[in-house]
Amino acid sequence: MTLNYISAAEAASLIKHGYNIGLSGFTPAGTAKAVTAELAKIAEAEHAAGRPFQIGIFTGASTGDSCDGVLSRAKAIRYRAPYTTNTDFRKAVNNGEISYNDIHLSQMAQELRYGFMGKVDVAIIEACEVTEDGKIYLTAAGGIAPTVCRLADKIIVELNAAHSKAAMGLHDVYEPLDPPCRREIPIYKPSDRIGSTYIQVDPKKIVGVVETNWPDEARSFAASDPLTDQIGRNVADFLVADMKRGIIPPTFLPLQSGVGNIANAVLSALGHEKTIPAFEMYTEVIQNSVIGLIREGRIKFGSACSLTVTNDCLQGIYDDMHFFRDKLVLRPSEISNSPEVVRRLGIISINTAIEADIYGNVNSTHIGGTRMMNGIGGSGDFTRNAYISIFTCPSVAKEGRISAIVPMVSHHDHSEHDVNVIVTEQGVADLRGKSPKERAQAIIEHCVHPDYKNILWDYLKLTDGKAQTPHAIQAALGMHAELAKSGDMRNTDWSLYA
Ligand code: 0RQ
Repeated sequence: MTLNYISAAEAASLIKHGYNIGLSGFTPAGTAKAVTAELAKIAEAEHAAGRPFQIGIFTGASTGDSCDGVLSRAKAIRYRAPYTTNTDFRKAVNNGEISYNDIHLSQMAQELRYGFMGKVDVAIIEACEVTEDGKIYLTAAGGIAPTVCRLADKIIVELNAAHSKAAMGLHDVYEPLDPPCRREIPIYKPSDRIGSTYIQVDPKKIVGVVETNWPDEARSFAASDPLTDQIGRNVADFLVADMKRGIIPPTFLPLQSGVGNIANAVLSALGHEKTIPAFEMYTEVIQNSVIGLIREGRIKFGSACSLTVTNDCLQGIYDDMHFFRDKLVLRPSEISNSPEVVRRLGIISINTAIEADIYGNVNSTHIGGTRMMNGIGGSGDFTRNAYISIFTCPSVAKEGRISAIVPMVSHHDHSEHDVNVIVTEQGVADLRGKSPKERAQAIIEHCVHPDYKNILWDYLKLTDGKAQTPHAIQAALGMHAELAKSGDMRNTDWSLYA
């Protein structure tokens, strides 16, 4: 079948008000860009003409400005799932303009297949190659691309020359069957390949191929600083100690690590900790730091959903594909984040918290308990099923006006039953094997900033100290209430609750 080459504007005109679109990509890496950018122009024109124009968006994870940014500014998004990091999208969500369904990333593809979120009308897939017999070769991420290709009525391919054809072969495309026919996902080590290197679709569904040359909208992260370095050092020291006492096997275990400066600092500390042998990653995003450590031989293999790296780093991978070919694999998000595989492989998970409470419950998503930050991402997929689950965060935010450790989290993402270790620049609270009261002692002693230690010890004095999980319920959000009142949790006055 001959492929039909069309412009991005022509492709966007195929998407109607009320449609749901499914996108390739995971983080801005590998996300389709040109058609959604044109779609925002259509939405603006329709709104100017007094007609409604809004769509639903299904993605692997966050996207770049050419999707979540332009479309939320154009007020063109009715519904979206899952994770996002875009500032304008965040504002629209917290203004009540968008219906945002923040689910675990591993669940996105299957919830679409189960029909929980409605029909996928059009899939827009970024590719480095597409063939007339319907083989689509993805670029820098797996995401939910295989599922939306299968479910969508129509497929638009963005053939993006900014991604080298050297990306062909990077992917391992595999979609599990749904219950009651689901079998085990046969991955027994991070480097196992179980699928094909392309998505096979019915070529008749490809309604257009849009040629682009649009680099990934990679986010840059600030350089590490003494605080993130200290958190990284604390994580590395903790893991070395666990290895020395035989809790972690001498061959080490595969790591998952989140996105951002702390994750980069942790990886750098682990990479340079020579008592830890060269290790593997079974993770959702690979950042620049991982690529550097693969080049240095400190990381032996990286299995992920995306290459969330800067564009020069990505080009370096494509240029050196003969070196990286047997050291990297990209998977769909339901495989990279599969709870089954995470538990089987014994992953050490390391994610960032917004706040944690004295009993080990973690808030990853909401500021002040109500306002969405980004979303849960894959942190829950890994935390719940990890061999050791670690959360890191600075002990204070906003120049010390906010303590990251509070009596009770203002929103709940990861429960005390799943969180093994909390690490701040102050130290490490090892919660494994501890009761709630023992956990509170460890967290206040080791993780809390000196400005807040007495405030939290004094909070415990308000409780009866006996219950399984002692709380003074009226005061449990007292530090948050003080922040709302005076702008500084250090002013908390427990006598108001005595
Ligand atoms: O505010 O932006 O105004 O400066 O929150 O905090 O310290 O810059 O941290 O960028 O690493 O993000 C948890 C949000 C951390 C992220 C979170 C304020 C702080 C700052 C951001 P400013 P930092 P990071 C892999 C796994 C969930 C998803 C996940 C995240 C801003 O890591 O989204 O883990 N995680 N995915 O000042 C009020 C507090 C605060 C606070 C920090 N207690 N109260 N504001 N801030 N703590 C990725 C994927 O799933 C793809």
